[in-house]
Amino acid sequence: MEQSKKMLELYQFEECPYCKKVRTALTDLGMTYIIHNVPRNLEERDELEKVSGQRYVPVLVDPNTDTVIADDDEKAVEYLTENYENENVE
Ligand SMILES: N[C@@H](CCC(=O)N[C@@H](CS)C(=O)NCC(=O)O)C(=O)O
Repeated sequence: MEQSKKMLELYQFEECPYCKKVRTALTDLGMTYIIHNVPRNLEERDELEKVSGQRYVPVLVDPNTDTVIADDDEKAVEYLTENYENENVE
């Protein structure tokens, strides 16, 4: 199946273990995606607040379905598996 037109976006920082789980799922699914590295200081995460209504990461955004999954790695991985598992099989 053809991959969706718009890339998914992940708000994260590198050392965050919950973010790593979502990155791993995206990689395992062979997806190309956009990373937004959030500031390490919670008070500086204004863009994240605008996008998701809160300041914790990971936040996964799927512009194809207007989905925003905030601060829940398990839900994000589940969403990816359910919606993109067979998308990138050649
Ligand atoms: N329950 C969340 C936990 C997310 C979480 O605790 N994120 C941490 C980073 S690992 C965070 O954003 N903490 C605020 C901060 O950066 O100080 C999940 O399942 O993804």
